[in-house]
Amino acid sequence: MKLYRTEQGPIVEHQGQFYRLASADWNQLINRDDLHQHLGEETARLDPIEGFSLERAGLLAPIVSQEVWAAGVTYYRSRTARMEESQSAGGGDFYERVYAAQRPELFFKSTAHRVAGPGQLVRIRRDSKWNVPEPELALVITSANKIVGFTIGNDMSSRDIEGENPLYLPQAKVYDRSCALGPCILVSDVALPRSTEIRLEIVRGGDTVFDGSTTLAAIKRDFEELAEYLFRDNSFPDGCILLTGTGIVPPDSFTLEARDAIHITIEPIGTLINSVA
Ligand code: DO4
Ligand code: MG
Repeated sequence: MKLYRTEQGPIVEHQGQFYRLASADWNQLINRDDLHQHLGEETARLDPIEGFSLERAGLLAPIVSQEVWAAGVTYYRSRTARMEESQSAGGGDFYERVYAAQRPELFFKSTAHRVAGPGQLVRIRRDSKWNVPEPELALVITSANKIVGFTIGNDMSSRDIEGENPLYLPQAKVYDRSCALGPCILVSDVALPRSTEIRLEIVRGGDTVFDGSTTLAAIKRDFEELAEYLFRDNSFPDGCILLTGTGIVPPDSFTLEARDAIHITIEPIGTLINSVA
């Protein structure tokens, strides 16, 4: 079942039909531990909407009051890219250590007002010259620390800033429109298969300038364990969203440019598309 946040309120897609939920409160809805069962009951009770179009409904980012957090260096590819970019600053060793350590790297990524929804613009910060999107599976977690769904996240990153000094990580990661989420929440009681593919395509002036993919099998961490660390002595009254790290890093010669279109696909969630402002 897919749950969309739209200008018309929450919409559920189930077996090819769309349903408008009676409850319009997004925070309460996605904080339900029984979300999958609840949406099943609602769609059984409601009539499908005739002639519904997602485009006309006005898709919004699937977030209202939740914080977005992110896990880092969960894939070997991320470890290696970061060791290389921070080598001259003496930071290389940290990434090997955090990749191998029991405690994961978890960092604050975004508040809702900094998040771009489907089709909206993401940004490159003015004082950076080397920027990449990070395509990541995002977990939707309730205040009781239950993973109730999955969405797609883009953890936009300024590689020159984080490479200059690992202590600059918050500046490389957190700025207006540095995060994108959507297009929906895949609400599921079961884990996604390890064969699930994450694909990143970057299109410039009609040409694909980068195309890469990975699968969830390449991630080193267990999602429940990441969530357990995040919730240690940390409360999330409306639940939260946790990006699970990137396994796709374009070559060092690549940097994003204005008007690049970033396509991130994770089936069965869908494709999140954002252009760079
Ligand atoms: O440690 C820096 C950030 C890592 C990250 O965002 C990732 O691996 O996805
Ligand atoms: Mg990341």
